[in-house]
Amino acid sequence: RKRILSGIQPTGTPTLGNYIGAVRNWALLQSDYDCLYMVADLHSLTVRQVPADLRRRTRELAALLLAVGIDPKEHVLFVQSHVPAHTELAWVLACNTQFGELSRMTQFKDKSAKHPDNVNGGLFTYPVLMAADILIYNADLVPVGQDQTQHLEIARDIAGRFNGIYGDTFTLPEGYVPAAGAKIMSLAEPTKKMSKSDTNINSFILMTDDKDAIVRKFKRAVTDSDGVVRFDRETKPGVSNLMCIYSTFTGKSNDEIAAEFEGKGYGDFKLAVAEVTADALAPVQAEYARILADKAYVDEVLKSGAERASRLANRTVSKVYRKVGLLQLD
Ligand code: AQP
Repeated sequence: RKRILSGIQPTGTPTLGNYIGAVRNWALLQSDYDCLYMVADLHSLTVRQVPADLRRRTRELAALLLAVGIDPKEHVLFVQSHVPAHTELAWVLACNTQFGELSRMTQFKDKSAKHPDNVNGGLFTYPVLMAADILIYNADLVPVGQDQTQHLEIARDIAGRFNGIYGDTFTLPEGYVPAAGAKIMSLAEPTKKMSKSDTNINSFILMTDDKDAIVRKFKRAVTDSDGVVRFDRETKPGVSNLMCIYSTFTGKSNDEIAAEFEGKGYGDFKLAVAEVTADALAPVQAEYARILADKAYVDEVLKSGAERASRLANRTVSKVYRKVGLLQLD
């Protein structure tokens, strides 16, 4: 079976964007692929974190991934920093990546503009660590949101170049962008993507939001003055985003949704979007509460995940060290 690697950062409680664009699909992919899913705590250090919060969120995120249905027996769920081989490989790859390549990354430009007081080296070399995350397991497929395709491209470039110089070592990974809901937008500024670290709490729905909060936030969602439920990303980004969410949970097409709400106001539509979202999240939330209460179980899963991931990852690092000429003792 083909192998999948994907990760999510513990930078906040996951949003509906993370759910629709990423983790919901992770659960579905388990029947067709061998999956490795990672809580990317090292990546989250590129933005300053409160240590106690980061620790708590890391365990919570693992519990949430279990709650959406990640099966830790059949697949591997682990925390990035628990597998030191990622950073070991990242160093070798960094020495094989050009400054110019990294300078072209749009996420670096965006994030450094967002945090001008903390434009650190990790933010700049983030794509190298991400390449290491993927290449270390020889992942065939990497499910990512649209925002990550440039990083996947650089991972392929790094792998191809390394293979060219040192001989066949890495699998060239393919991106896997889900067809629907690839990018869920902010409810407050629908031309921006929904982000868990957004400072405006009305911009996102959290996976842990209760029904009242979900209804309240959708009611406030920015739309337009046109009053017609119709899909047009350019001129009606707010309504189109809500249609995308509604479509995800109901399986209805944009035309069907437009017909359903013809002659009705945005109020009715927003309430319907809130209903289907709350219904979809409710079982995950119940499971999350149950799993999180059993801290020992979550930690046991992560311990076993780290061991299994390390076995695979260490093999790649040994091979790479040997190929680049680092002395290895018997
Ligand atoms: N709005 C979104 N719509 C669809 N997919 C999304 N993803 C993130 N936001 C959306 C996908 O979720 C996965 C995990 O993302 P991440 O935690 O690694 O970081 P991110 O992409 O930077 O997500 P956030 O929520 O915006 O986090 P912060 O606020 O910390 O930057 C990825 O596959 C991503 O594509």
